[in-house]
Amino acid sequence: MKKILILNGPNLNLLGEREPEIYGSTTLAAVEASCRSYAELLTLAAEFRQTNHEGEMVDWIQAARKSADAIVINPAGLSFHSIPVLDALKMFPGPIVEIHISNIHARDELHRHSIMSTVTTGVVCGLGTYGYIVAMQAAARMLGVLPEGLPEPIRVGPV
Ligand code: CA2
Repeated sequence: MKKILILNGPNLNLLGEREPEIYGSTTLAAVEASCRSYAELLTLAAEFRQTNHEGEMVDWIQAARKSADAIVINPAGLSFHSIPVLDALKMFPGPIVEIHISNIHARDELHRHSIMSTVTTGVVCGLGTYGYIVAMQAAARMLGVLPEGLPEPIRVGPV
């Protein structure tokens, strides 16, 4: 069974508690529960983690080279400055889908330019916490493991 590692950066443990006008009112626990259910539906193994520490994020990404097939990552505030996280992502051989709950392109200058996007396979942003589900689906498709039973427009898309 293929495995997706879903990683979350600093302060996302407070999701749903602060700034609901930007990030919504869904908690990270609810996001995790939804991702777990979706992984079951896709017959994928999934691991969901959050850290406030850059070094821990680097350790997890390094370890993922041996333990995961794809990464879905919301680097949060690390997106805009962390060369160590960028370098670790660069070394991961599989698909990496970057996700931001808010539309970072429509935000202030400080929150607009994710340096991670220079090495991630693709980026989902501005879709709220539903973006995690979209990111998982894209990762599963890139791994070639979307279930046969799914309708063709979802499983294959345009050809
Ligand atoms: O939209 C996203 O998912 C972000 O990655 C969230 C980051 C922000 O720095 C990025 O520009 C976009 C901030 C995460 C901070 O976590 C909070 C959680 C709840 C309330 C306030 C902040």
